[in-house]
Amino acid sequence: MASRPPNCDENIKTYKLVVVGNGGVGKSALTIQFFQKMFVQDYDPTIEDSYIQYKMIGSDWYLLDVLDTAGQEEFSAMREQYMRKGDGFLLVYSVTDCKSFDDMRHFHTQILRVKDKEHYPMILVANKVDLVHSRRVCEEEGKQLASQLKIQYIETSAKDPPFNVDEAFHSVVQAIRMQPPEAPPPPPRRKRKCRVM
Ligand SMILES: Nc1nc2c(ncn2[C@@H]2O[C@H](COP(=O)(O)OP(=O)(O)OP(=O)(O)O)[C@@H](O)[C@H]2O)c(=O)[nH]1
Ligand SMILES: [Mg+2]
Repeated sequence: MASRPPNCDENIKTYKLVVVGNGGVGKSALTIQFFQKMFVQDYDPTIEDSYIQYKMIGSDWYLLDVLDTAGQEEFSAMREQYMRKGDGFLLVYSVTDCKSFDDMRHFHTQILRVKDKEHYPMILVANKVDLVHSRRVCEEEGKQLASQLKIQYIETSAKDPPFNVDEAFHSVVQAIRMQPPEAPPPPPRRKRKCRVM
């Protein structure tokens, strides 16, 4: 598939997607699989990486600017800053790591607080589903949490052959597109003039 739209003059939407979750859950592996179509076996903790590429989703082209964030606790001070910039978020946990699942609510709450919204485009991503024998968080628990948070749930594997990796990123774009347009700010109230009769 072409990696750039046929007509560059088209008015192409740019979306900033942010991948969040605890350290080691597979945020970088998913992002690299999405952009470079390869699986990174080694674990090299991220500080912050970003990727930008034209992608065709459905019948439309988008410019996706994806921020792969640090999951390690020592970088958590940077979280609010990148949350402010995101148009949509992938909340990633590993199905082999209960703590990463338990911490998903925390990421969700923090995003809504930073955005000062009750809802925001996000998707709950249950990664490493290929590791069936070391799975600790079942599909039902994931679906239940997603329904409580009122967001979509998807199971993925970044390992080759990848499973649902493109779908996860595409779903966030759909979630951004589906969000209702913001209500326009109320018109300024006219000042009443006091006439002396
Ligand atoms: N089997 C399997 N291993 C995975 C999968 N995704 C990631 N891994 C492995 O898990 C380890 C951590 O993956 P990373 O993508 O580096 O994790 P991360 O979430 O980016 O971690 P931080 O950058 O520290 O936040 C690596 O050894 C990956 O190869 C997956 O879907 N299946
Ligand atoms: Mg990483």
